Amino acid sequence: MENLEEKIVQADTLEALEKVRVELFGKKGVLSAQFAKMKDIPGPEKKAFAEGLNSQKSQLQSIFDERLTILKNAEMERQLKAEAIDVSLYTGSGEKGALHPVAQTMDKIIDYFVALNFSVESGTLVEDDFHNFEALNLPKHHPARDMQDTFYFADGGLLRTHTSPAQIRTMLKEKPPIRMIAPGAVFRRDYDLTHTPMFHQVEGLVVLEKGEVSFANLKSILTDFLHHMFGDVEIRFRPSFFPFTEPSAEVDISCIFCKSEGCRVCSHTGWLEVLGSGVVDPNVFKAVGYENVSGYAFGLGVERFAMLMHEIPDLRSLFEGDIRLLEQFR
Ligand code: 2U9
Repeated sequence: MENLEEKIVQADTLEALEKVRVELFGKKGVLSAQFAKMKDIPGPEKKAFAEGLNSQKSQLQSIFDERLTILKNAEMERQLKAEAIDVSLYTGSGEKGALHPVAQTMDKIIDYFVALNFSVESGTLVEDDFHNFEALNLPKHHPARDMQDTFYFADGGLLRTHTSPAQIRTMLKEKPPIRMIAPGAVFRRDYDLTHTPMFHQVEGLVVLEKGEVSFANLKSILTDFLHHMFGDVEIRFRPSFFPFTEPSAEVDISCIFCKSEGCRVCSHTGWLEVLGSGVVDPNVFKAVGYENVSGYAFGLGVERFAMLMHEIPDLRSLFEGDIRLLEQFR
């Protein structure tokens, strides 16, 4: 018995312990041989013999289990040490990550306006009817409020459909002069070649005392901005309509793909639409309690800018995270 315990305790690897297990507890092992002797033990002594053997067996079993645990733990320690990874080690491969092309484009847009002393406001993604619609001269029953276009929550809250509620919130908490941009994600129930349910906008707003700001200011700043983004392009302003601006204009640049010759991207017009803009509608100022002010505003889609600047044909590839696309923007 002493000798058997010794064997267990002296096994110093899991393999050695397995050998001992077979030797002691196996079918042809020491204990089986002992139990086989039962048949030769005279009747009256059988019981005491069996009890003795069983207690011996369970004692050995518990010593064995204890040893097994110790060796398994030691093996795990060894493995953990051997397979440890030092994440701080320099690999020497020189591979670096990079910002997503949409983030790079957003940064280039923001840089332009920050240099002109515009503040940057993010607003919130979950909005309410007043800040997203009502205050922007989009009254009840306006088609833009349709369930078809807007993600609504059960409690009447919604995912903002444009970043404009950030301008409304800024005007409600601050007084003019205001020079701000609102960059960020917006949400619309739309999904096809040129629309995704989430995309990014940058909108801008300037509000000064009445008479201190004009459509000419809007034209000159947006012209300079588009040269900053697209380089040497022609720019034209086209009359348009938005509920929150009057008068309104859409802004086009000469097609950068065909140099205005006419191609599929510009639908053979020679022009690409890149901005919406206008003089802020008086109803918007009324909604936030502003009097004797004037202002201009503009808005753009960041994914569209990124696609035009980098000649990316399919909007959806900006949302797939495919490394073969992303590594071209390092
Ligand atoms: C306030 C007042 C006016 C923001 C504006 C546009 C025109 C516009 C589109 C461009 C492409 C949206 O991402 S897009 O689909 N935007 O055409 N946005 S004027 O006007 C405002 C905003 C806030 C308080």
